[in-house]
Amino acid sequence: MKLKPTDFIVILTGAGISAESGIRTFRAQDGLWEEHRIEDVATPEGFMRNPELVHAFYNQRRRQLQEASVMPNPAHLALTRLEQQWPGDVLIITQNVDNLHERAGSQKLLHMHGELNKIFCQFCKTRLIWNTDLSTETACPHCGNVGMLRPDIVWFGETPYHMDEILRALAVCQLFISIGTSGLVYPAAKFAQIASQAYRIETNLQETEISGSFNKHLIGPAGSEIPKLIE
Ligand code: BJW
Repeated sequence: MKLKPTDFIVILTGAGISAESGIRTFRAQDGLWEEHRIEDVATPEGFMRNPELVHAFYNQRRRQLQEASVMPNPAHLALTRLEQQWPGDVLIITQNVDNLHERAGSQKLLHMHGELNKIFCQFCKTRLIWNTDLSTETACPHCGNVGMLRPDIVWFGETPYHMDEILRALAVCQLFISIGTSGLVYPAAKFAQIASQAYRIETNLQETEISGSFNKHLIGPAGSEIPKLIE
């Protein structure tokens, strides 16, 4: 692979990039879905059935994100250096709802599955930064309605955010790097195929369902593989 300094680099990140920061992935043996049924906590239907359970799930994850030990790791930091030093454009598309890319200093970043530190009022459609616990009793600070707030998270069956911008970037980039995602959730699982004109690198601890869509594989923890790749 020979890159020109003007080349456009698109990076897709998944839960694996934050694993070394102490945030659990979804589908590992000790992953989040081992303790929670996806249908209960990550679908609009689950939220309608039992909003308090869903709020409790996201309150706990919001609190975890604030723990002092949870910090950006060398993979997040290497991507920030890449963005600062690469003469062409660099875009990070993250499936993660944590804030470790922004805490590492990334600027061009799209959260396609929402953000833990944001909530959304289903009545007045206002989006708000939120760092404390949320419940069905919480009134919307904007319109005052009670019971209308929800986590600003894209659940199964909902449309991921920024799709127009993402599809445009995938269609024209020269290098596509996927880091720490199982390739089991769509539409992100199709991004490597969409970026078929680009050189495509996958980094993961193991081969994935979508490994066949990549030109090169870096097998190992993102915290070591990504700094090596970037330097
Ligand atoms: C390491 C590592 C280390 C570990 N270093 N690596 C049938 C066929 C096709 C599609 C569908 C279908 N039925 C339904 C669908 C669509 C559905 C879907 O994909 N379902 C599948 C289960 C089949 N998708 C949707 O509904 C999406 N919406 C949609 O498609 O709308 C239509 C539309 C599309 C396009 C344009 C317009 C409209 C929405 C999906 C929303 C996903 N939401 C979640 C939950 C968020 C809430 C929360 O966080 O609680 O997002 S699901 C969960 O999975 C989360 C993640 O972002 C996402 C991906 O997970 P990820 O990141 O890959 O994590 P893991 O745990 O799976 O993998 C971690 C990987 O890291 C592993 O491979 C490890 O090996 C590796 N790793 N340590 C490097 N140190």
